[in-house]
Amino acid sequence: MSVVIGGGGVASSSDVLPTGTSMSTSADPPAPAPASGGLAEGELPRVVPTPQHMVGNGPALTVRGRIQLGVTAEVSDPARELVGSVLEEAGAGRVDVVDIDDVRRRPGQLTVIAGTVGHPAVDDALRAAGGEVPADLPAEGYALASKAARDGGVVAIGGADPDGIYYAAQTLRQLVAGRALAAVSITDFPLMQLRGSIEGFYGQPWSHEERLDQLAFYGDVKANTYVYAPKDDPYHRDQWREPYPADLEAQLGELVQQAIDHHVRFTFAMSPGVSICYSDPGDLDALLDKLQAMYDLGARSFSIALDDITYDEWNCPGDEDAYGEPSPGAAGQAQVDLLNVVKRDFIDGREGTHPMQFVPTEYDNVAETPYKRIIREQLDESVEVMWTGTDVVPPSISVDEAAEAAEVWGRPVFIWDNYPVNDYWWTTGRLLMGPYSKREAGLHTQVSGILLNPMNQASASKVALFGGADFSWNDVGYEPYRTWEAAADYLSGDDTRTTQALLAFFDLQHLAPTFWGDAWLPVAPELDRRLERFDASWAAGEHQAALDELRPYAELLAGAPELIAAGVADPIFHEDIGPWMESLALWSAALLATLDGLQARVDGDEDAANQRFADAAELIEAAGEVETVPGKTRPEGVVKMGDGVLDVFLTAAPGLRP
Ligand code: GDL
Repeated sequence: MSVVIGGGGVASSSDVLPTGTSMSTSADPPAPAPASGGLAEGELPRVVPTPQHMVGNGPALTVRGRIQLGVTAEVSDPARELVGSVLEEAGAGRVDVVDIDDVRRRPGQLTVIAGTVGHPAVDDALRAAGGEVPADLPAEGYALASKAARDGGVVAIGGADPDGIYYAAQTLRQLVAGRALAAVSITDFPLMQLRGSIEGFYGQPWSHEERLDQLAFYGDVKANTYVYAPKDDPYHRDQWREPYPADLEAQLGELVQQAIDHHVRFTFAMSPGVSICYSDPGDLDALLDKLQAMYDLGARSFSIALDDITYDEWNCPGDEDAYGEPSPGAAGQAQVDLLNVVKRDFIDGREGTHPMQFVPTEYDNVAETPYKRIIREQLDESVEVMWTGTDVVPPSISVDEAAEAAEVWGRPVFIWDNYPVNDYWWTTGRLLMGPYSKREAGLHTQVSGILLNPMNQASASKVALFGGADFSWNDVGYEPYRTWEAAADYLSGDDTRTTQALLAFFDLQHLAPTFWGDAWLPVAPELDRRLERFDASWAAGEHQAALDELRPYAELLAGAPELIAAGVADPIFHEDIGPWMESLALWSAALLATLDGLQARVDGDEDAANQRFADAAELIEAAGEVETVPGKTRPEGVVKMGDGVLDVFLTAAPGLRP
């Protein structure tokens, strides 16, 4: 039965969302400030990930009073709750959730419909809201249309599947501006099938709370995959045969559920390569038992990670008997035999499993080798093979390189992107908070997906993860700096001053080094530009103008720690950036002291100038003593802050370059 539009009957309420019930996750931004709210006439809201097609659909909708939300069975509880909370945030007094067939339009009231495309009531609602009914929507895709009307207006959500409906709800969340809901027509779907993160770094693994928070965040940015592969979890790698103790197993079960609640695939990875005896049936059993334990907890995605192991020696004499002298080709054969058995005996025989994933030992190049040939020719074609690009931490990833990788692995590759991971020497003292970039548009034609390997600092990684989620959803429409700003807005809950403070801080943590130390993202480009302008004006004799122009930015940096402390709701973020905020306070005070000193010199007060330069020197010395949190990141050391730009300027400033 289709929806009665304009029927006027009273809905039988099967589920009521009371006003004020918060259904947002801890990773949700706080409600945007209502202020005057709304979008300017004709202005489209910013939605991240960037939708494939979005057009305006007339004046914004007013949301108030009692609203019916008609749903089909495919609408997951989280999707229904999210739509409800969004409507409440937009001004609904009450949301009555009813079966889609029981919707009766009340004059003057907004009607909201959610379900799968193809259901007649959903399709009717999409048309009534001036939207499209897409013919062949890819998995996870959705159509969303919202239209104001004098008799109440309609919001229609049609997903390809439950994930698509949930993603439409995530888009709806971003259509709210103040007390209004933007009128739009959107058809959207991901260009890459697998999007998200792989907790695959060395050093202190994320805490349970950090993981719970991350999984909620992935839902917000339409990332569908989280791979659990922390190198320093002993049960993942060094003691992979041992089952998880009961308390840790219970936590893993909670993570699986949290992932399900946010439409994320919790992917359990095992890394047995450090000690496995491929020819020992006991080792195969140990592996399968552990995978089974995770299946019993609800996990449906699995990965075998054989990175960072040697293939120059076997772990047991039996492997030499079975596969001959150790060699890359022999290792490839032993691995492929194992993987195909796990795929056949475990993945295939269990309901609901997703294609198995594999991290090969040769993951960072596209060279044709005996190892890759065996895997290409013999590994079951359904297995996803991960690849980090043309290096462990490549300066960029191009479509051509990915095409070569696809060729050499015999399938589209699955990118393990070693950004923003900060577990290698060149990242000492750094957070990697630049925009996710240098990945070429069009990669979706050659890869099945991208997962980012994040930092030990989980919430600080959200800046990059936000970009990665956007890029992997729509690499063609991706704009790195636009999404970077959107990430700052996400963290600040759309508070403009906090966003500016965050971006100024991110600029000082913009540098990204390759594994060999080359900067593929430069240090502090914005500050560098401003200091260069200062130097040029000063050299031209325009001293006062130079000082006047730079001072507001120096003040922004000096005020940033306080603004960020007050304006970002995410407690994990604050914990992550603690030492960096301490360092920023000192460096920015040194910058201000230096500008004061230069000002005093312009004013002819050389004593005052020298005093402020001495203050700056002391502050710089103090900043040199701020260190990373012991035990948190693998390389520990002094916190860096726009190094090579800010320190260079400050040291040169008293005499200003000759
Ligand atoms: C690696 C490791 C990864 C580590 C990263 C950066 C892969 C497949 N493995 O080689 O665990 O975090 O380098 O140090 O990338």
